[in-house]
Amino acid sequence: MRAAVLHQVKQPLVVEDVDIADPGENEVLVRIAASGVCHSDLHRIHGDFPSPLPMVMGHEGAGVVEALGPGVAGLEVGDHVVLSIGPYCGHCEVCARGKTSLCEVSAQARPLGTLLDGSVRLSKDGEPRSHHSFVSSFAEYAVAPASGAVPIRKDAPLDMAALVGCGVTTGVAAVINDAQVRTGERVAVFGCGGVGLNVVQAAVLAGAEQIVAVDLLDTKLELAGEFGATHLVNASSGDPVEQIRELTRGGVDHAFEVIGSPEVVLQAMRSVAPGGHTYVIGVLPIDTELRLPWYEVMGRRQHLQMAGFEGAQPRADIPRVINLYMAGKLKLDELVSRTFALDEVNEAIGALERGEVARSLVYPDR
Ligand code: PAD
Ligand code: ZN
Repeated sequence: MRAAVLHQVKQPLVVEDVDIADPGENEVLVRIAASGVCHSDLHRIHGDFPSPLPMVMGHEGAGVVEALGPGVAGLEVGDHVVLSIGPYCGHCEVCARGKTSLCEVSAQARPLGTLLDGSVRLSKDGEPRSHHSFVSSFAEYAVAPASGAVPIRKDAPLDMAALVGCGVTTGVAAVINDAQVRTGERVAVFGCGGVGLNVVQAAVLAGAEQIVAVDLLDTKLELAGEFGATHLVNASSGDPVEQIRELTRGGVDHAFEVIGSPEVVLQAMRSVAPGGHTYVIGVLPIDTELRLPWYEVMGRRQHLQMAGFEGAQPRADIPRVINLYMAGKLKLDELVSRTFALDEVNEAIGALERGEVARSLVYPDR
């Protein structure tokens, strides 16, 4: 099959023939319909955190189940599935405590680029190719753990469903599950890309009174307005913290960092009202050490926590997000600025790097 492979950091992906093995125990083979391009792909390409290379890239995909490995229950050939970046073993200590999204086996396998059993199904000329977050969707097919193949209704378009595999669910889960934003609260969203826009629209669903969108690009701010932000702040003109405090009468209840910048984490914390919360969704460079002005940001009983996909229960939340889209309550089509064929994947990556797109979709069958 054809797949887009990262051989070296800071180099273009190579679209090449890759061998894919049959699904193993509790695994499925999925024909990929489409794949979103997320900033977490860029972090790996830029080398912001180490990846086992060569790796088949892409981690936001959906498709159709083509074959079942031994032992798979609850899925059938022909099912439409969203591939989740958070599969789980169901047996480790953490799973046993009900926190399957933090599964230890999954957490150990992800940085190694393997599936849950510690081995890979991808190779070329007998040399292994690693999996990106159990998904590797810049490809015609993927073998994924069955616990990460979440069945969805068949009337939902599979390309839009792909977006729910990472970015959409991340933004929605951060607001609804992690922050539990309540009606009338004030929210700030730093970074209005493919994930941040979903934080904005989830805050609308939650009934936030004020939603302040912050970005460096007016094009992204315009989109944030269309997704329901009530105030738009361009961080390149003046201190966004002062503007947020003024707009929200003293600060927000919840600030979301959706960029991956240590400086912006501090801006987010400084824009929060006493007792408020800051959530870091952005992936910070792996060796980041945060310096907090202790009294200013923490002396007022503020909270700092990680948020994102791991706050989701994929088997419940992915179908829920799809239902909200199908009911017209969540925008997905509007997230997609451009579409590309698999051969054009490096153009898609360049467009995201240059800030030209909110999300783009890559179609392996074009
Ligand atoms: P994106 O590139 O689509 O959006 C980032 C946005 O931030 C862009 O609109 C930029 O213009 C804007 N921006 C950059 N610098 C600044 C700044 N200093 N001030 C204000 N705005 C700025 O990325 P994305 O939405 O795909 O991903 C955002 C982050 O979230 C990224 O770090 C990604 O790796 C992470 C992520 N985390 C999870 C998770 O589960 N935690 C899941 C998916 C993505
Ligand atoms: Zn992602």
